[in-house]
Amino acid sequence: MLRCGGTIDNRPGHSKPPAPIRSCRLAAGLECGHEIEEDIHVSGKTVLIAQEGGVTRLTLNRPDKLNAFTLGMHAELRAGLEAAATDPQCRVVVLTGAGRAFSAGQDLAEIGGPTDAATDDAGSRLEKAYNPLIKLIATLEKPVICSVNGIAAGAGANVALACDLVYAARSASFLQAFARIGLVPDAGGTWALPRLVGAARARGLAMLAESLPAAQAEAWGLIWKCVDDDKLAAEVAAVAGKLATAPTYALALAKRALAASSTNTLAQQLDLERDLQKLAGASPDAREGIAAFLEKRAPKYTGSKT
Ligand code: LHQ
Repeated sequence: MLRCGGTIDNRPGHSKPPAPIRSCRLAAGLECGHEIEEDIHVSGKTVLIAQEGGVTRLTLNRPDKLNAFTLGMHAELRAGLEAAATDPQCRVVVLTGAGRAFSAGQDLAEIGGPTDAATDDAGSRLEKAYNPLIKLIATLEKPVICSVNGIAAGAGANVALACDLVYAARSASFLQAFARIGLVPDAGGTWALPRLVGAARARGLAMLAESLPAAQAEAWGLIWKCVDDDKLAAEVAAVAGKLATAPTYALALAKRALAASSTNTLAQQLDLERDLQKLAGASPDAREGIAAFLEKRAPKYTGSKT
């Protein structure tokens, strides 16, 4: 039996007593003596994986460095996402961070060495690590929820924005930190920002590199929802639970259609909707959904394609 950190939170005054079993947040090395019943695999040091009831939770776990990304963390996160993508038990993924931050982006100590530029320039780091990660999240055929527990900076912000539903703690903030250190927004930021908040706000965020509080991020449509800190875990658990019993295949097709809309004409999009509806309509979940409606009962979705 592994033990978890309950709702251990490194921010001053934010530690809380152990929470009910299903809302535990993990933090390696922190023990509160609170036993949890989830099937937990500690895949490595820097990403924790917990699975329960159709929900796979991936926790970035370098709290002392604000969950800054290293190559090792990338490898573990990618492995966790790839496993979630193919695991039929997994119907929804939750991505969050341990401690007081979601992620401060690239670990600058890892790329800051005098020889790094020659061996691993910033562009090749994106090619090797961030670009595959963002594509993996964007094409994963299950909903990916990001639970932004604290600051999301640099690529950390843009990894969060690549997720399908972004919930953020009221104390969290989003920081396109790149201009502060002479870099360009990456990890899909220059693609996501104008689409989410419009060109004017995207330019301001990218060029001024000012921190955007979670409530403002919600007001601007950058994220789905800002939630009081002490409600975040429960609210994300509730929405994940709901999505874990949803018609997963239809959600995957909806995700594909919405993604395609950014480059399609209306005519192309209508054709795509026709093709995807043909697939969705032939799925057992559509048959079940329609039958349940007609029989005035709750549907029972399997999430499968066939
Ligand atoms: C960190 C980091 C960090 C290492 C905090 N690295 N240690 C991809 C590929 C290739 C090239 C380049 O770009 C990219 C994408 C990127 O993501 S580039 C952008 C990288 N991120 C940033 O520029 C943000 C850097 N961090 C900060 O500005 C601050 O830490 C924020 C505003 C996030 C939080 O400030 P504070 O709350 O005051 O915390 P802190 O600065 O004291 O950080 C706590 C610790 O975490 C500290 O370590 P220490 O050992 O001194 O306690 C920091 O050094 C460490 N840390 N971010 N990115």
